[in-house]
Amino acid sequence: MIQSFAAAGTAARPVAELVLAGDLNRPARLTVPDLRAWPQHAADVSFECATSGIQRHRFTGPLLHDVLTDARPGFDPARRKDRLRFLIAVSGTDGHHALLSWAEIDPDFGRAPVLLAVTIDDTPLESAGAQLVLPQDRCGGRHISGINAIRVDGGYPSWA
Ligand SMILES: Nc1nc2c(c(=O)[nH]1)N[C@H]1C(S)=C(S)[C@@H](COP(=O)(O)O)O[C@H]1N2
Ligand SMILES: [Mo]
Repeated sequence: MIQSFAAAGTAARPVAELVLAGDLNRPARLTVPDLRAWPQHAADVSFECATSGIQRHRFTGPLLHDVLTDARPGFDPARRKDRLRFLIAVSGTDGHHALLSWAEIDPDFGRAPVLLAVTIDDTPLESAGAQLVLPQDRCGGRHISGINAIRVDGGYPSWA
């Protein structure tokens, strides 16, 4: 995990950081405090886990779409079809990872209100790292905690 040490108060404590990389014009490294700069949304979600059963949590944080749009993905925003080849790969510090399609979270297509949560059940995620929240998912597998990297991948144009 990439960690920086924030000198908040007297005790410096580790702050998790995530890397936004890939086909982006403005790649970035973002801490949980950074993620509080975008409009915050809340989601009450329940999901099923094969091993621990039904889980219910309340999450708050920015929309993944807002954060990634500000990183300026390498497509022409005015051309809807240009976005359809983009993938979003999300990884946790433990190596768990999953893919979303750009279209899944795009307001012109799937419009899924996916969050990069900065709190879970009112507990801040400053040191644990942001968590992916997919209110549309029935199962918990993609609710990746401790996110350390999000990679946007435009693949190759179909005519290449
Ligand atoms: N980083 C990371 N996130 C993860 C997982 C994991 O193994 N690593 N497991 C997923 C699975 S399978 C489920 S069901 C939920 C578990 O959520 P819970 O901890 O609230 O039970 O987290 C998801 N997020
Ligand atoms: Mo699970």
